[in-house]
Amino acid sequence: MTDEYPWDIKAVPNFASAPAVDVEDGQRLDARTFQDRYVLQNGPCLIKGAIAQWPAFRRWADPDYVTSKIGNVDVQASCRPRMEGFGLRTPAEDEQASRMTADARLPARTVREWLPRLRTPDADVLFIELRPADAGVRTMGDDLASAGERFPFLPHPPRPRLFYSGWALMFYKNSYSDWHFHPGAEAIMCQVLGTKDVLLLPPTQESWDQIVPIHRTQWKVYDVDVTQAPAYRDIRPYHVVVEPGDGLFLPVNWWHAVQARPREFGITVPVTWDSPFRDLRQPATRHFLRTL
Ligand SMILES: O=C(O)CCC(=O)C(=O)O
Repeated sequence: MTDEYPWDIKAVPNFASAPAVDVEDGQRLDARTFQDRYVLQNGPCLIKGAIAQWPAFRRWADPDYVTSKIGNVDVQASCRPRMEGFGLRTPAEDEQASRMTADARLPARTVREWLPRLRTPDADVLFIELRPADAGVRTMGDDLASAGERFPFLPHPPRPRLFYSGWALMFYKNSYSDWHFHPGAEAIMCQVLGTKDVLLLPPTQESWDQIVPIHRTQWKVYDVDVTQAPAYRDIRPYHVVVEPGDGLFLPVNWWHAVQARPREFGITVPVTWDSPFRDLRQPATRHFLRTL
């Protein structure tokens, strides 16, 4: 891990004693167990080898293959941590945060041009996100299933109806996604290439009180001024290492922060679907229902 960046997750309080989440074997986990033990209990798990059968897992390490599929797609890359926490601030502040996020984007280039830069093991921060609706990207989805099934334990995740696109492609180097949760959606963060460290916090009132005031006053939840946010000292996140081939189940409303291993090119595919789970005791659920 790195200490070159101000968002190094090793600096998060209590990182050294962070507990682990449940671990399942992606080829053995069955649909019923996944649903009953994790989705309906709103609990995370690391699924080893969840995407081991995807053609993407075999093919996308080859830049020539990726270039042959989406080399001509134009996309902007972000060169700073992803600004998160939208909807937690005032509308005017969110608009300013959106502008700052847009300003942190580099001019558009083709994927063919980005790939050599992404694969160069230097300290630049690069993050590219492509969605199936982006021109020329949808065919990459053919590589995200095996025998017509997305996962053995979740063959056909229902298409999300609200804000999410079902799947996306993230190409990155030295990236960091700040603390956020997915309102109304379940997600499996799949590592096609590269390893990521993920911190997780449950969707309790305590987590809300520890994180949300920092989003509101400091706008980012790294390099935190703890004199202004003393509750942050008490956060006790889970720590998960997600390796190539793994999927991390991120249940609705669970806070997470995601850091790439330094100087490593990676590809992440988040798979999302509408959550069947609503718990009004969770502040994130109440927040989500208010913003609908
Ligand atoms: O990998 C990242 O940086 C962001 C991934 C993420 O937060 C997600 O899949 O929900």
